[in-house]
Amino acid sequence: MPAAPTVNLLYADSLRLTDCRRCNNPPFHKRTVPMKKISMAAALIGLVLTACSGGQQTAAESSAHSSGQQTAAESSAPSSHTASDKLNIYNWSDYVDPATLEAFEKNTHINVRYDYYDSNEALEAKLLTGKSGYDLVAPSIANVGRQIKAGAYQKIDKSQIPNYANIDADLLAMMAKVDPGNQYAVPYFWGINTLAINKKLVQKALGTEQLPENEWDLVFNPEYTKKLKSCGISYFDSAIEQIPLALHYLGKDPNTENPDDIKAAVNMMKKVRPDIKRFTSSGYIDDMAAGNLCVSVGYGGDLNIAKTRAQEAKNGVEIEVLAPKSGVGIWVDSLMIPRDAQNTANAHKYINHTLDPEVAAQNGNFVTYAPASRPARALMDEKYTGDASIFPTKELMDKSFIVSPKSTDASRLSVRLWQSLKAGK
Ligand code: SPD
Repeated sequence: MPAAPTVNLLYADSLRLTDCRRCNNPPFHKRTVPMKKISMAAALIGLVLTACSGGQQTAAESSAHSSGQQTAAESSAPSSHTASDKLNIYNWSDYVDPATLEAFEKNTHINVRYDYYDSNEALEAKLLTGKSGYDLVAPSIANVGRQIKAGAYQKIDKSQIPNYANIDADLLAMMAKVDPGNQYAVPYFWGINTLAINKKLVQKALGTEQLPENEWDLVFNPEYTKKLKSCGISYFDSAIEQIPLALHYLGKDPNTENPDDIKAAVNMMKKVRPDIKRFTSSGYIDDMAAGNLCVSVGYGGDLNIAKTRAQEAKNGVEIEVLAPKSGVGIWVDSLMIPRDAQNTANAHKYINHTLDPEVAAQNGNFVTYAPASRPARALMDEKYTGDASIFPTKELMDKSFIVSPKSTDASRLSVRLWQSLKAGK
């Protein structure tokens, strides 16, 4: 067993010490390494083209997955452990259809413990102690490279994942920018950071049905926020999700490491801080569905879950998930095996399960995100595959940005400024 990584926690001073408390998934049982800023534009363009063209290229067809790379990954396969009937998963809240977990347990006789979080900061805090206690986690693309460099993960063994060939090759190309050779991270879902509105409450607060030309004005422009304050605006409870959106709104590089630009973005949000009711990265689902918020910045799929819950509750709340013309933040979440994982064979079985087209489609319909398993998309409900907040259009992607890795200095500055913003200082 390799030694546990010894890494200081980048986000230690901004952590929520407990995991997400408002999630609705049923419970089953010394220094961070700076990363160079990387360009992912080419990968983004590729993802758009296949996402929108209905192309069927998968990993198996991609030259990025030559037999040479496959062999290299397999030759450094994780150490095997005694066969066990356990699997410990730590994943985002609202990110799996519990029925697919039950089917996995039934078919494999593996008992799954499934815990969840709602921010990359919470995951990183647990992971980088080197004693996560989990066999599978799901960090976002912005965190993957830094965590790999910190020694937080085992390599995956692709020979144990026959469904690996189903993965969208463009997602793998995107992930290869932070995980060269796709040795550690197996894409799970991808999606956008966007915003949603309660149509009736927003119309009432603004006095018109007409939304601003730039929909982000609803949460960043005081002219709008002062009116919407009465019905409730929420931001992400996460600097790494919220600040890039503010930078993009200001016309700056969303992934900048320039301290002045980061300060400008936070200062802009300070002007509307009194109008922000909540900072939440998962609680907005229930609050939007219940009509307790009228505008939320959130993950596209989660906002669609709020919409579905309101529809199911028949409570008169009508939610529209927006796909702002000026662009959104894009991310990919990947399944990864922590360094201290004890049930790695089962982790591989579960990864393979998630890439099965039927399972991925079932999960996709439930969580309303775009699955990495490309053939799953044709099996998903068309009301989701045709929704730009779940499967972004080319026009939207062209205006959008990938939430990318930041240096330690930029991350620390962002976290410090974010804390003062939240505190209203
Ligand atoms: N409920 C699942 C939310 C998944 C969000 N992934 C977020 C990635 C953000 N960078």
